Amino acid sequence: AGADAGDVQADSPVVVVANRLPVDQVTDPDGTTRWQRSPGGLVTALEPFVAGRGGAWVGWSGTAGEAPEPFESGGISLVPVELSDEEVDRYYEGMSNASLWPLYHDVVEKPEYHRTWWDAYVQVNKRFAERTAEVAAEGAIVWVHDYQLQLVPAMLRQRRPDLTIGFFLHIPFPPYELFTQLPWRSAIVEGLLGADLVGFQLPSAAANFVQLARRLHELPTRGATIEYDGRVVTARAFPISIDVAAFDRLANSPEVLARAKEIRTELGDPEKMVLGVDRLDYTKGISVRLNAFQELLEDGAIEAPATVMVQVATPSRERVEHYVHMRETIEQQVGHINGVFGSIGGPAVHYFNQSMPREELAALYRAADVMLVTPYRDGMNLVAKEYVAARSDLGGTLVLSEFAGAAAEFRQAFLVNPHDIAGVKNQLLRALRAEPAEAARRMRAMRRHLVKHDLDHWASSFFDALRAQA
Ligand code: ADQ
Repeated sequence: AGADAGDVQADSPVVVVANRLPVDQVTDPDGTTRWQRSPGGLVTALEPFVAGRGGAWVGWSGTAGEAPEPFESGGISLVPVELSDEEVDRYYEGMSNASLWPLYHDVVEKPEYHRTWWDAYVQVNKRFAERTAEVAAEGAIVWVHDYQLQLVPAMLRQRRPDLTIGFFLHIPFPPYELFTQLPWRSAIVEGLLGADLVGFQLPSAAANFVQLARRLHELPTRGATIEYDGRVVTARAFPISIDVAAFDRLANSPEVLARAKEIRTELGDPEKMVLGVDRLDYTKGISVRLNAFQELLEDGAIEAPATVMVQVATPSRERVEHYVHMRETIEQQVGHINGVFGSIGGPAVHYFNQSMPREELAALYRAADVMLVTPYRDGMNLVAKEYVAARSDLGGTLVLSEFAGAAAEFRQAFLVNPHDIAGVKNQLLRALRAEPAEAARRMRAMRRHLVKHDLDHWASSFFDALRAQA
């Protein structure tokens, strides 16, 4: 975090507002419960900016029912916000994950719109804003995160005009033609306009937002700025990243390197290993790559078990209907491929519906010949960045969807349109057959970009831009 974090702290206290607190409640064997820091990178990146001097993190604990009292963790004051069971259903699983999530991802699945969900969304956003207004120090910098909390900036400004407010959207922001489906489109735009700075993963998403302000709200706009309510709101891209140095170190540790070798042995020493790692989500295009892999087997272009695929899919949002259906489809497809192309002790696809430790993921990245990242739409996609960070050996190739935010930075990947199955097959074959020198040239170029654009760079750039607005 270095000098930039110091500067921010010298200025004003920072309050982060996100759906989830950066901790999970765990129960020990003796039945006592305690809080454990979540593995995610976001908290590590933001900690130096938030810790000490009245910094706080406002969020939900992950469990419905009465919220615990605020408590300290790693120098940050954690401020839990309560959600009832019904609010988890309607605000979180409903409005956030069955309306906004599919709408913002190009309606890959059909979004459902329910007024009861919206009412809960408004109510919960209001609670987050109230809690933040209570704990933020005079003149504090507040950074609100993601699609669950888009009304918070305006609700907070109304209560606390002294605050500097930033917002960052981790997922895509759709074009005018899709966004305007939303029955509550004006409320969302007004909610976001409560911020001084609205950050997106891509410049095109920021442009979509500026266009909405102009066309839907008839506000004066100039480049990246919108005039609203006597203020200037800036909309800009801040592509998120990972802690590159930490991942690089992890992937080069003797344990991970030994495990990577062991994985190849356990897979039966295949000539080629193809890898997919995702949260089990319909936006990630897991079926796309299974289809491509299956057709290449059918065509005889590849053979199992000389070429094997490993797909790790973390369970996710298991109470939302779309997800239940998608999981069944994928499991059927894996069963079909193995039924036709597998042998005893030699499946063609190794499928895991499990979450895995970072060390195991790093070993898988290091063991793979081809990483397949084929989302239909993705804000950024950190798996692609983790893979590149893990490959200081300059081995391995990356097949990457044009519709992942990461494609804007990784131009040297084997880029694919996930809707074009022939194109995906073609690029997968090229990636499998790439000469080591070509693979290394591509990987080196991607790593050169990545090391300069790590998670700290992202957080520092956002805070610098936000302070400039104050
Ligand atoms: P996600 O949709 O969750 O994030 P992504 O960016 O790929 O997607 O991050 C997934 C993270 O989960 C990675 O760090 C990965 O290592 C981890 N993970 C995946 N499978 C795992 C497994 N089986 N076990 C353990 N860990 C696993 C949203 C947006 C993205 C955006 C991020 C950050 O949808 O587009 O990049 O936020 O802004």
